[in-house]
Amino acid sequence: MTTEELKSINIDVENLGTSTGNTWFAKGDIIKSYSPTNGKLIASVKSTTRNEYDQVLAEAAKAKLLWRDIPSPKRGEIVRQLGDKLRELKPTLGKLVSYEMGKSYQEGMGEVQEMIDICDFAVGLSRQLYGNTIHSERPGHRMYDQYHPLGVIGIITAFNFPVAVWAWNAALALVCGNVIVWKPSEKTPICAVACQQIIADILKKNNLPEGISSLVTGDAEVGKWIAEDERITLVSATGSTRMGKEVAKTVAGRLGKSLLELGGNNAIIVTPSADLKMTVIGAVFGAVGTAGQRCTSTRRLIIHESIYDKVKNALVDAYKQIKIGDPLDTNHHMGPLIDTDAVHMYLTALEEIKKQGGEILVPGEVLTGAGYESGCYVTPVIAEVENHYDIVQHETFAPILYLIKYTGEVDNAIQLQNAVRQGLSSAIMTSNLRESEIFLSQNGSDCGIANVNIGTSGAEIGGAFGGEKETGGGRESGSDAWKAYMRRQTNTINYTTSLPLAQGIKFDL
Ligand code: UN1
Repeated sequence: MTTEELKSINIDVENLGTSTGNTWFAKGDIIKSYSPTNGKLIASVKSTTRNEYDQVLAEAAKAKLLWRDIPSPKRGEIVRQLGDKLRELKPTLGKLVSYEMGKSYQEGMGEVQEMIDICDFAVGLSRQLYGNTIHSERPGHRMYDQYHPLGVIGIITAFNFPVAVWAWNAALALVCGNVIVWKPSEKTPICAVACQQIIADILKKNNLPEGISSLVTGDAEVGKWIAEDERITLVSATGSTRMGKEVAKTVAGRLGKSLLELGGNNAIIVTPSADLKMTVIGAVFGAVGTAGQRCTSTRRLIIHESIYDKVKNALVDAYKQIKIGDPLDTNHHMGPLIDTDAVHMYLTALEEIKKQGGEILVPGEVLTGAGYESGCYVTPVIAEVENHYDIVQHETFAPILYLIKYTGEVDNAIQLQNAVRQGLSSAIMTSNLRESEIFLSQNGSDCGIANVNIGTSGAEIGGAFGGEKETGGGRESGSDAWKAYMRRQTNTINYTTSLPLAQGIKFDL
């Protein structure tokens, strides 16, 4: 993908980086974005200076006063236009996602579809920001609760979903009446510039203030400005648990709100009655999709001893079919890792697996030669391990699948699946109703997402997305996740001529 191709959809990325609406600032240091697919420079952006950051925040502060006064369904209309534009640009933006991030073209298109889906969801939601009516204990009183915008929302996103996670946050935050300031990963800034240009054009066409949607770029320092900034009411951060702990501490230190969507360590429990074909497809897509760099990627398979060898052999066979290469070539199942740092982490993990007593069943290697010049292509790995190994307890963002054996009842498998610090996604493969109900019960999976006969990744936008424990507790996307983007106000109205107190308290003068 070339800069010319981007220009053909009116996306001009060279040397941009910080923007409020269509106004671009470009004083900061250069960030070069190289494609992990071929190692070539895609374009450069300029990182945000502190001065530019403050200008962005000043515009956001002005824009929030106007935006929050626009009726919610009218704000929904702007998000509808965003969804329409994304429909039009889906193949090109999907290609850019694939080229800059390295996921397959199919998955790049899927990511843009996720943006479109959340826009549609948010448009409907813009007429459904419901509060409750409440029966007052006092006569002649009416009570209800209602939701108001929070103000300025900071959105910090990771490289692995360079456009969809922004859209989840942006679409909801906007219909809820907030203005947004986005700091994308410095590994995928071009995707971010593209999205900013799309939304900025829509704002301009509708004569809306630029500060409704802004972009700041740079490293963790810029993230820190957002976390510390009292002008930002909510910080929604997606990324590693290590990053999330820093953001949480800083935002809590000023009693701000945070919404955290952090690491996972997702398992599929494979029971004796599991459908083998479904299990293999679900596990392989979960483990090698996005080259194992989804927060929902399948990391562990907890397999009953009675079918262990059968599942293991089927997986080893399936891994032989996986074609690795340029993700824009649709014959390939798996593209590269994001960069050579990620390759280094993958190699370190493989060493650790061996050191800690694991057995590698499908070995890992860094691919070299024609088509693999970027040095970011690796082969997917299967290893036999025990759940308590330190390496298994950590999320390695790479295509490494751990096989773990369980014996006896499903409760033993659930115990293993819960015995990690993360709690994002989980799944069980079973035809046994009793097992699936136990898995979904309060004694079952402790994760934010628990699926039956589906893998761990590929959640739909309609459900609330996020997880427990070290995953951070936040919920984004569907269901009532929108409530995190608004402040709740309880209103009690007395339409009598006396002033009775609640709890029956008497106070007369
Ligand atoms: C992420 O990995 O940060 O459920 C998001 C999924 C996608 C979203 C993943 N819909 O795999």
